Amino acid sequence: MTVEILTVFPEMFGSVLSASILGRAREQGLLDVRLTDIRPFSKSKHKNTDDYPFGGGAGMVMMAQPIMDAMASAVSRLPGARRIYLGPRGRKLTTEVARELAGEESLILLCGHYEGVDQRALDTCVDEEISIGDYILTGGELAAMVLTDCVARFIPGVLGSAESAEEESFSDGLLEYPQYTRPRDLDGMAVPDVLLNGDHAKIRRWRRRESLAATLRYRPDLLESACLTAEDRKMLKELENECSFEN
Ligand code: 4GY
Repeated sequence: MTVEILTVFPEMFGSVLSASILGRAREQGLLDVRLTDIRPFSKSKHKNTDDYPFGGGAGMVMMAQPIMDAMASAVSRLPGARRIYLGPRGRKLTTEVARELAGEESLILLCGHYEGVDQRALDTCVDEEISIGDYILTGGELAAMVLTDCVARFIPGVLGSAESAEEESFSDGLLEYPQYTRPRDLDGMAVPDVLLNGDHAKIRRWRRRESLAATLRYRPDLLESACLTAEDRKMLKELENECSFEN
């Protein structure tokens, strides 16, 4: 998959895209991230990319012209790419949205800054706005990194096939079970016995139960849309009963 990011701060992306799993995905050619600086596209004398808002008010607005030209340039390299603006008005980024975007051949991500972007650029150069959450960042760059990271996990080969994004937690709509590694005893805190006995059917049941228990406790809202078997529902009933004894 190719992701082209339009930004006035391309230097923000280096370490995030080079480290760990994203770095490996890029080395393996599974993910191609291109950073395009919007500034050189400005036709103003000092290569400005922002200007005062019509109607007055604090802060600056990103000018339409440099963005529209940077976008046209990106589209010429990636015809048919899905063009996304990162902003709080958008559809919320979820596992489903990430999976959907991972099915695209290419994405163009537009990062806003300052007080926002001239609405005419948004109206003409993006297909949709996506939000990573209900808060305002200083710019869309961090949101573009979050989106790229979370979409990359759904590209086949980016995670091992065993630990693929489809395998875990949020993909069946439940929270993850607790994980442990060495040592078996950490200052008197033991790893649950069931994980040490090598009974894999039993381990699977225990983990499923822990996933259900964590979800019931921390995010009961997720149970409404989770993918649950008859056995899951039985375990949930038991957990609900146990929990009503505790309270
Ligand atoms: N939240 N989700 C977000 C954001 C910063 C509009 C310019 C968000 O995706 N992007 O806060 N982006 C933008 C917001 C003005 C800065």
